[in-house]
Amino acid sequence: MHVDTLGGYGVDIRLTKGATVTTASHTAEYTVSGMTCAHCVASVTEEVQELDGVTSVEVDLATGVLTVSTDRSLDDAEIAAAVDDAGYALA
Ligand SMILES: [Cu+2]
Repeated sequence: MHVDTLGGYGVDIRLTKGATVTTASHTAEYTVSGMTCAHCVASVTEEVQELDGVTSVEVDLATGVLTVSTDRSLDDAEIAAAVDDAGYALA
């Protein structure tokens, strides 16, 4: 086995223990139309949860209210796209 040493290329990994990561929490409410049962709620929840940065998803079947908490500011269009993927639309 031959190993080439790459002069000048160093890998510098720094792990900072105890660093405080401050993430702002954002919560937004939307209204989803067309949901009729618990399966619909599950579909919407699943799709929205897959979005990057989403920390919690709540869906109220009776009112269609979708409450999304994220650790970054999320574009409404991303929520709309996820709801659309589930087969529903934002009201
Ligand atoms: Cu359903």
